[in-house]
Amino acid sequence: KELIGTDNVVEELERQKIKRPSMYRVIILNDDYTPMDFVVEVLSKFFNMDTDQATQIMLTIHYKGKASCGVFTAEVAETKVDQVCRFARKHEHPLMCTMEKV
Ligand code: TYC
Repeated sequence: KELIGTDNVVEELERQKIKRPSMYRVIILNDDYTPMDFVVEVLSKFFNMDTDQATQIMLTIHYKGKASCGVFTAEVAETKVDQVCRFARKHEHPLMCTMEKV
């Protein structure tokens, strides 16, 4: 019987081109105009945070300039950035959201 050692597994994953997906941090940035309540709403709505968590992240952004809202695959991160930007623009707030490779 074939012994499956770590080297063989690694080789087989490579042969099958099985890779972990690249991961991206979604970042929200501070600005002087977006209301705090609106940022808490965004964090609750799009990042499934409860009010306490959302308030904590909002305050981190407010005092430190930015914070991570979570780490996602490229497609999910792109969707979150798009949702936040559209929602902010719809409500005429300058809130900025971006992503960066982890
Ligand atoms: N700095 C904003 C204010 O004082 C609040 C704010 C927090 C804005 C987080 C954006 O991502 C942000 N109203």
